[in-house]
Amino acid sequence: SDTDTYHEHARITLRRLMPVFERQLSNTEEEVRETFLERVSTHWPRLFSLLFQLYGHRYDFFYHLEQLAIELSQTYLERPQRLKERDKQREYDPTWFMSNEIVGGAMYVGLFTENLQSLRENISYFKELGITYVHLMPLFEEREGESDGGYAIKDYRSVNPELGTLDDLREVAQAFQEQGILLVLDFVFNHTSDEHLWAKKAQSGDPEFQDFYYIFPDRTIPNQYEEHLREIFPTVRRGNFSWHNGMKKWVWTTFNSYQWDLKYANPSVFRAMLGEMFFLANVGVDVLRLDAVAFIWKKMGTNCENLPEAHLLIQAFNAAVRIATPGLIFKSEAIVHPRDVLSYVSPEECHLSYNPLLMAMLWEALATRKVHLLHESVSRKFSIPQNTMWCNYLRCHDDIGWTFDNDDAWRIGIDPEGHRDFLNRFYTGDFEGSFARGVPFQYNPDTGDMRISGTLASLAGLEQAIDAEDGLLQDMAIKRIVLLNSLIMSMGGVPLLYLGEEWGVLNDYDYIHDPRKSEDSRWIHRSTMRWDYIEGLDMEDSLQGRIYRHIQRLIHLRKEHTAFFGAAIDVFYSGNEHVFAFIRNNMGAQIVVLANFSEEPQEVSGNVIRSHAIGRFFYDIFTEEEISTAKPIPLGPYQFRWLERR
Ligand code: OTU
Repeated sequence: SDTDTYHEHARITLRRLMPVFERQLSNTEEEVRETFLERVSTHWPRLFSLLFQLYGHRYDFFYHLEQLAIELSQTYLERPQRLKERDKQREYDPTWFMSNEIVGGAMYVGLFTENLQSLRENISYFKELGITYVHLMPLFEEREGESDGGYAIKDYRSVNPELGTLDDLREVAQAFQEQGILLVLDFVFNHTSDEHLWAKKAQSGDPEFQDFYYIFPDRTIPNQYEEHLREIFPTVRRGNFSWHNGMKKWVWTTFNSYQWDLKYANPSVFRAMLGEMFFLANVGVDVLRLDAVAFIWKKMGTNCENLPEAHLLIQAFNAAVRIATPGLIFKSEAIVHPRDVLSYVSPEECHLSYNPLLMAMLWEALATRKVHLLHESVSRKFSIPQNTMWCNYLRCHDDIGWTFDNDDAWRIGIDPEGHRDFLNRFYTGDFEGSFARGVPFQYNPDTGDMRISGTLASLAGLEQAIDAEDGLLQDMAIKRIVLLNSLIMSMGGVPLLYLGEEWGVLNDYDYIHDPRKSEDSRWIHRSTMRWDYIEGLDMEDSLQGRIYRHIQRLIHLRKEHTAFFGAAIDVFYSGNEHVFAFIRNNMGAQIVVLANFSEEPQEVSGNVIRSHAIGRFFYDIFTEEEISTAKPIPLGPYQFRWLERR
């Protein structure tokens, strides 16, 4: 079989490469060497077999393996001692990232604070709120002019000078480690900016670097590819290729025209990007967010998304990490069909994944006040492999796309296209009775596709309620915000706040005055942290203070209850179409979650609870009420309950 062949080839190449590994490690202590060689012998067969499938046909395959052996050894040797120790701890506990004590927050360093140095002073803010996982949005040196919020990188090994230096970043990493906060950074590996050194060399005509990208002399091949491609940023430029005037050639650019897709069919690109990844790993990153995973492999005649080779490639990065920097894990950013989202999640590929389906379905339930589609989607698409985790979020720096499975919708009598249209209208306020203040993102006039920008609070009705100066509407909006947060705090997975949410940041319409941002409506939800609002927030009775205190409380309760460990949940039908219900079970601890998505009071029959959960007497850990299943369980407007067995 193929596996046997790969295994045999792997054994032989490893024997041939052993002298290379040994030479690299010749000056180290025996224990250090043994740890590494043991990892090599455990993970080499897998790494080899993945690379063999991708590059085994190349005349220079063995050369690349030999270089890889050197690079793995060097990375391990250069790895700081504190990170080596952490690697070992994590190898002993492969569930380390599944703890209910992990709660995430994402932010742009330059918008949240001033720079990386001042960020260290914000650690106390994270601690107070309860954040233990911090995703710093791209902070590397970016191209001049537009830079897609940092996703158009000029150099992966230097920090944007406005934010500080590499040493500042290392100090942040160390300070986080000392304070028990995980550091998460992006690995933007689908593309570099047109100002990256490799792209510059390609522009100057160097064939070696032209082979790092997809570059074509005319439209013949681009046209053939385009027959099957989606458009991701259609308002930026139609199609997927951009004309480069200097080279007089076409370049594959899935996103903005200045973001050049890397050509992983070339093994030099894999090795070069692995080098950049290892560099970040040794700075002290705990989790790398793999940006735009769906697009990293192209094949003529396909839509060039989620191809089997994309998985082989990420698994190869993963296997290399297990050898040289094993404390590091990946988070997949695949905002695609739910089936494809799942395909990236495994301990051999990405341990963590964004959960765009849950995100979209929570907003869907909030708009419809019904939980059918949420329930159907979660029942069918939530379960993931052992020792992997969702990242559950409500908003992030990107848009909301309605990526549910059409079949799940049809099954419960919902026309998916009509429903997406309704959701887009609802969330842009173009629907009778809508409370939302979102704006369109990437409207495609040909397909009618559209996504939504806006902050959590503005989408949940707070902006409208503030403008109406209506206290009751404001209360409702806050209830919606708390309800949504109660779900990401209790569903299986790591909850991920997009910071600013915790005090109800509203849309910021100023971006349209900045020519670097005006074409991209996502800037409406990328605003500056208002520290002046934050002072004393946990005491104040302002709208912000109320939101903050609720979210802080949810976080603290989550951390106290081991029932919230891991990703497994047990969804059940509450018998009430407005109430979403599930159970968390872990090591004898059990919490039943009920969530009312309507602004009317609802109830759930005690029998339904009794038939799914163990016990008759419960305690609502949020409201601190005793609840008996002898009577129907009442839920106020948008109320949720976290019921612990008594
Ligand atoms: C990612 O998102 C980033 O999150 C965006 O901020 C970047 O602009 C983009 O990549 C390019 O680096 O299109 O609207 O999964 O939906 O990867 C967001 C498919 C995006 C894409 C996703 C992409």
